[in-house]
Order: sequence, then structure tokens, then C-alpha cells
Amino acid sequence: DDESLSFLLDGMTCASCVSKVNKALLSVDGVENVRVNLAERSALVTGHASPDALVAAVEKAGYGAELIQ
Ligand code: 9UX
Repeated sequence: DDESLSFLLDGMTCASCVSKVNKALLSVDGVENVRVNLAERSALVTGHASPDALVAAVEKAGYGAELIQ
């Protein structure tokens, strides 16, 4: 089954930021689905991706990410 990972994001201020973070997360191996929420500064990622790889992808895009829980 797919796993769900939640992240707290840093640095997003507009809808284009959301698009960039979304694209960065989707590019990671094993990702099935991504939902980025600007108001909550959060991302929910499903699939079988490495949390470290997801954080690295967000950081490479210029934002911050921290795994929740
Ligand atoms: Mo919006 Mo975000 O103009 O990196 S794209 S602030």
C-alpha cells in the first residue's frame, strides 16, 4: 500500500511557489500523489518515496521542508 508523508514547508508565499514545490515533490522517485496547501504551509505526499529525498528536492527548489511526526 502507499504510504503518506506530511511535511511542514517554509518559504512559500504565492501560488507559483506552490506550483514549484508541487513539481519538485512530483519529480522524486516513488511519489504517487502530492497535495500542497499554501494556507497550512503543508504538503501531503503519497507513494513510496524517501523522506530525505523529498526534503532535498524541496530545498533544491529553494524552500524548506520538515517531516511532520
Ligand atoms: Mo511567488 Mo514564490 O511570485 O518562490 S513564486 S513568491
